[in-house]
Formats: sequence, structure tokens, C-alpha cells
Amino acid sequence: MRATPPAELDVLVVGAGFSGLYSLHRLRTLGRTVHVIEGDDDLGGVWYRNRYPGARCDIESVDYCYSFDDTIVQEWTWTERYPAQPEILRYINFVADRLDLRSGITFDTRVTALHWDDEAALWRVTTDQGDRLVARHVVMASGQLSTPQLPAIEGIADFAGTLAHTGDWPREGVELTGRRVGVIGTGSSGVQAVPQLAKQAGHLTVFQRTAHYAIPARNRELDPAYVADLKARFQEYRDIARHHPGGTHRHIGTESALDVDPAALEETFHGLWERGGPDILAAYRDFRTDEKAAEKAGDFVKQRIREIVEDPATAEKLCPRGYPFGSKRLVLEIDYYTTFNRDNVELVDVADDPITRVEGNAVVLASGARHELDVLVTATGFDALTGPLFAIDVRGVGGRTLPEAWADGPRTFLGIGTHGFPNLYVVAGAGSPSVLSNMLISIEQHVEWITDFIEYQYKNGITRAEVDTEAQDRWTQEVYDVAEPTLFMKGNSWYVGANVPGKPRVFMLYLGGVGHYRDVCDQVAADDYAGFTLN
Ligand code: NA7
Repeated sequence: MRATPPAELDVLVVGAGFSGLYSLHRLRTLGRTVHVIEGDDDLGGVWYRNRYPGARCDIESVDYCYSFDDTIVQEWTWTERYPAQPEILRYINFVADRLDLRSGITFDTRVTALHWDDEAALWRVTTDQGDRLVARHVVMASGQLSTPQLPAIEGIADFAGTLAHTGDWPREGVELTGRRVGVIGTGSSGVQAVPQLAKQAGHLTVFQRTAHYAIPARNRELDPAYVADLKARFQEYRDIARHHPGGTHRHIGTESALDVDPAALEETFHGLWERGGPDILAAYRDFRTDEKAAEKAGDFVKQRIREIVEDPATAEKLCPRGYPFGSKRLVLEIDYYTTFNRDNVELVDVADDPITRVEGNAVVLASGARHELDVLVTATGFDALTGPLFAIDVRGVGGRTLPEAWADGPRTFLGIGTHGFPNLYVVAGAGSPSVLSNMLISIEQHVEWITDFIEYQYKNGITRAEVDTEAQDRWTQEVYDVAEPTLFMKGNSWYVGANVPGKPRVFMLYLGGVGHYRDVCDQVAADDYAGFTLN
């Protein structure tokens, strides 16, 4: 049975994924009345919904986990280098059970409106189940890549077969055996799903508009001795990641790829290719800023694709073009390129011959070509970062909505708060390192900072905390200044909102580094939260 949320709260947390669960635990520990509202019927957030075949994290399991409770660290043992979705979901449930978190969550309920009452200094909250409650503070733990983006293709909603989005995969699964399956989208989700779908489908058609750079994950079972060693020194291990630019342990090269002798460069690339994982991104200092340097890595990957894929025409189509290496998210692959050597897999390039409509059970291209399917999988990504926030009618001071305040792109202080929306905190959202870091490092840092800030307010009799416009302008400029010289600005990716029609083209993440960002946040706290007006 659905648990009715309390009518009055110190803190409402929206979402029961990694961020929401830790927020709940920490605020409880601090003695606050806190409750989580979750739209789904169970916890896990994106790891509950992204249950498509092949779904896996592209950060290593030993890094993609909580560190705040050493008992949990010691009790849980990861089995694979890159954890698959079922193992991550088991982990989240293990933590929730261990800390008795379910009792603080209302499931199957969506927050539909958050209206700020300036006189009472609290948020008035409405849900789709008819709940009305008030909360002094609201923590948005609603995710970054949690609002699935459906392609604007005429007739797709009326597809005559089974339609499934990777980001909201049907709980009951999808019957694939022997069927004609099509996949639209070849980003991380599509690349992960394709090899698994190919094994089950009678025939698989992959509709590719943009080829992404993909590097072997070289996933493997973890050596128990390695895991035991890490556990024995976990906090020390984790501390390195906390202060690392990406929140990981990746080596960051200091040389320019343009200064290195071609044979040495080739050797380095081969070593990284064999080791697997995304380390190639940071192998040289100029991969993020110099197109000619990045091209060296791009050329290396294209050579590997041409070696792996037997049909030369298919290999050429799979070679990325038109954007610099690293300017879109680097994809980790397991058997992706080899899958195109199977007889039941066909690659259809829809860059020049786009999908115009779906008619009955057929995907129809501009040329008139028709692809008849039983199952159509959309691996078309998410309305990233702002999507989950805009899905709620958030009205701040004077009734101003969040989409109005962010009409030209997100404007925040530290990514955490925004002027005109007092006592509202976003975990790992736009304006912070977020999805360009190890999310678990960023989530823990944000949850700890935000909950400390809330506690500071209670201790000091403060009921209203609002970001100053000056601090917000400065931070928004800083986010822009750091991103501007990078190649990220040249990739038409979801990082800049390019995948959502009408979304402002702004780079939404802070690229100044996780360690530096932590220092900035800590300094703000040490300065009694300078940048916020506290009443
Ligand atoms: P992405 O990375 O946004 O990829 C979406 C893919 O869908 C991408 O290849 C798009 O091509 C493609 N797409 C979208 N609309 C269409 C239409 N209309 N026709 C053809 N192709 C289309 O989403 P993912 O879910 O793979 O990954 C998102 C993140 O989740 C990932 O980076 C990880 O951090 C986890 P396009 O590139 O726009 O040409």
C-alpha cells in the first residue's frame, strides 16, 4: 500500500535513486523530518528504469558506489569491472535495506507542483495522488538522465509492434526471440543494447544517424584479492578520487599528442585499447582542447573499426565523422563492432536518408525504403539535466517558473541553487561536474554539502536561503569560461542540449574539475555560505 507522505516536513526529497537515498539517510541522521517521494513503484532511479538488455555502468564498480558507511563498503562485494544494471540495482536495494530507507519513501507518486510561499518561507507541494504538503526545504534528487527523449518521428507513438525506450524499459521485459527488431540510436545505450538484441532477434536493424566513438570496455570478473585490497584501504583510495578532476583514478597526461613521435603515440593507444575503459580521453593534455590532437585518437579508433568489421562499407559507416573525438560522450563497448559481422544484423545509415515516419509496423526513410519490424527500440537518450526539473511546475518568488528563469539555459550558483528559488537544492545537476564525473563522488559531495547547509540554517535560526544574483552571474560565467575553449562546444551532444528541439544551446556542466569544485564549495561553506542571502 502507498505510504501517505507527512503533511509537514523539514525537507522533501524528490527521487529515490542514489542521490535521494543518501539525502534521506543523512538528513535522518541529522534529526530532520524528511521524506522521499518517488514516481516509480520501487527505488533505484535510472538504475530501476534502464533495464534494457546490456545496460551497464561506464564507471568501474569499485568507484561507482557509496563510501559514507564503511560497514556497507566492507559488506558489499562487486563482481565485475563494469557493473551491469541488475547488480547495481541489487546494491541499491542492499543499501536501502541496511539503512531501513524504504520506510521514508512514498512510491508511485509524482511531485507535480512546487510553489514557493514567500511569506511562510516554505514550499507548497502537490502530487499526482492528490497529496498536499509543505516543506521548508526541497532537495531535487530527480536525476540528470531520467527524462527519456522520444524522437520526433511522425507516427512513432502508433507503431503497430512493440515500442520500448531504453531509458524506460518495460518491467515485464520485451519478447525478442526470433523477431524483427529495430534500434534507433547509437549512443551509449544503443551500443550496449545492440549486441544483446542481436543474440536474441531473428533480424536486427540498427538505424544510425551519428556514429559514436566506442572503446572496448574489456569488462571482466574482478579478482577477489584486488577487491579485498581495495576494501582494506577504501577511504584512502576514495580520497584520491574525491580530489581528482574526474572523480576517478585516471592518469592525466601532461604531454601534447602533437609533440609525441607517431610510433610512441601508436604504442600508447594500443596499450590503452587493450586495457579498455575511457582512459584514452585523458592520455594527452590537449585531447579536450585541440582538434588536431584529438584527431590522432579518432584516427586510431577508426583503424580498429576497419580491422574488426569485415564488410568495408559497414566499417566506413561505423567510423565517426563530422565532430572531434571526445566532444560527445565516449562510449564503452562490449562486442559492438563484432556484432556487425553477424548475418542477422544490418546497419542502416539514416544520416543522409533520414527516418521520416513510422507507418503501421514499418520505419520509413526519406528515400521511401521501408523496414518492417516487430519491435522498435528507441535508444534516443534523455532531456538531460533540465528535463526532470521542468517536468514539475516549479514556481519560485513572485510565481516565476524555472523554465522562465532558465529560458537562456541554466543559471545557478555552484549548480546547487538558483536565484528566485529559495531553499531549493539540486543534486549533481547543471552547473556542477555532474555526469562528466564519477557520479557517486559528485552525489556524495553534493548531498553532504546541501545537508550541512540545511543543518547550518536550523542551527542559526535561518528559514530562507536564496542565491544572490551576483554570485549566480559569476558562477554561470565561470561555467561558460571553462567550457568555451574545449571541444565539447563542437559536438552536437546532449551536453549542450542539441538533442532536444528548442532547448537553448548552452554547455550545462562545470568542467573545472571535481577536486577544484569541491574546494570552491567548501570555501563557500567556510565563508558562512557567502553567495546566499540568509534570513
Ligand atoms: P544519447 O547519447 O543521447 O544517444 C541518442 C542516440 O539517438 C544518438 O545516436 C542520436 O543520434 C539518436 N537519435 C535521436 N533521435 C534520432 C532520430 N530521430 N533518428 C535517428 N537517430 C536519432 O543517449 P544514450 O541513452 O545512448 O546515452 C545517454 C547517456 O546515458 C550516456 O551518455 C551515458 O552517460 C548514460 P544523434 O547523435 O543525435 O545524431
